Amino acid sequence: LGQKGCVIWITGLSGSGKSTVACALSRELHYRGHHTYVLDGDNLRHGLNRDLSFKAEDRTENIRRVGEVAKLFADAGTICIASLISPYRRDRDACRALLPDSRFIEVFMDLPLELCEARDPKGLYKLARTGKIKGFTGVDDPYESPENCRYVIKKRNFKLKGK
Ligand code: GGZ
Repeated sequence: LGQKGCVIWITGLSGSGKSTVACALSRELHYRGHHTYVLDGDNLRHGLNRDLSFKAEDRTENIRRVGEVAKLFADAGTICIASLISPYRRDRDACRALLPDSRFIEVFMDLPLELCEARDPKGLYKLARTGKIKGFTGVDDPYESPENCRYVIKKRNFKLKGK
């Protein structure tokens, strides 16, 4: 896995724990002697993708760019962990198509919206519910779950604060 490099693509709603899992996975793989690099959607939107909004075509362009960058890392022999909402199936599939199947591993954070919303780590769902953010994924913008995804992280792996 490590020698050739690959992409681990983590998809899921805002607040589903993508960044946390990406970070933990990176640390663990690094500890085992692999080169890793995390591409996090929220971070990239401050630099490489700061010209992009959250409308559908900009999300598509966001995913396309990150897919290409992730492929470059993988080609350089790195395990590249990409964590982005990546709400559209066709955009994720386009990223997968850049690499042989065995070198693109999709991971689905399968948490119900209610749980992500209850966690609301940045208070964004609250802003979306009160109309202060428009087009928020899961509230008034779509999320297309992966079908037949081999790696699924489910709700039981998470705890609500204080429970
Ligand atoms: C979804 C939004 C939005 C809207 C701001 N919809 O939980 P976060 O805060 O830290 O991560 C989310 C991040 C999503 O960026 P991505 O590049 O992963 O999105 S996509 O793959 O759909 O292009 C969230 C924040 O940006 N955020 N506005 N309207 N998430």
